[in-house]
Amino acid sequence: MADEIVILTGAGISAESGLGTFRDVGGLWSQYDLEDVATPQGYARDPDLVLGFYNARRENARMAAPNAAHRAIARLQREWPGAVTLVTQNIDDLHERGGSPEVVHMHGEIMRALCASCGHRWGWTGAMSREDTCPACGRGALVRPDVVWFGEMPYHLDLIGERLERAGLFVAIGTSGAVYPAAGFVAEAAGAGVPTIEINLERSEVAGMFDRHILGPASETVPLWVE
Ligand code: BJW
Repeated sequence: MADEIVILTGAGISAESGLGTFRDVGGLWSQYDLEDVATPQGYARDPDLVLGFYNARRENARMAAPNAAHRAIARLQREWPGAVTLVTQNIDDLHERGGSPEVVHMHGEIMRALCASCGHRWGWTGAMSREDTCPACGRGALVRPDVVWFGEMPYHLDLIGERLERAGLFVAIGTSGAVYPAAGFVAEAAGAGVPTIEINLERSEVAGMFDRHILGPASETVPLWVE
């Protein structure tokens, strides 16, 4: 095994748990305009639409169960303590519930709330409404899901950069490579001479950036790769 591995996961790893992806046929971005539901401007225009979108997805995530791919990554992390950095773009908690000891959520977490006024963050598992107030500053109308929308800065980029610099292998699982900065990680790794593997249902549009491809449903391919 390489000294250290960075694994980047995307919506494809949770697809077989029943959670929709974004850009596949029938995906979330074919049902919603991303400008309306995944930008700060969309939230300012119509908070009820955005809160409803995330309330439904929070409920779906709560009802979903981790699949064999989540569990296989957790096994790898436990077998090689400290050597596997798991970075996910997913806002669901299926990696945690699949047993992963450490998960870097670069696009935030749907089970958490963020106060847009004071920056306080806290756990949130139920529906969210415009009437909710922040427990830290007491303000209302500014409570939102703690997720990263377009135009906002993803979380933990310094930590991810450090782990990418140290990595001996970079693996992307179930992500289309359409959204930056995550889409740029493979180029960073390749530029440093680090081997790269794409594990996906099919070759993504950025497949040419990777050295190796493992194609098929994540619940089958990831456990096989881990073994
Ligand atoms: C399977 C499978 C199975 C299916 N098994 N596989 C150039 C450089 C840098 C930035 C930009 C740039 N150009 C534009 C930007 C800005 C923008 C961006 O990237 N835009 C693109 C559209 C080009 N990026 C941003 O705004 C980011 N912030 C930023 O750059 O900040 C910089 C900054 C600087 C200074 C000031 C301020 C800011 C933020 C991006 C936030 C993304 N947010 C979302 C929604 C929020 C969370 C949520 O609601 O869930 O995050 S968008 C959405 O896309 C979500 C995802 O995490 C993200 C990635 O999607 P993912 O996971 O790849 O899913 P899909 O559906 O695309 O792909 C699924 C894949 O799975 C497919 O390949 C399938 O084949 C596969 N699959 N079933 C295996 N069973």
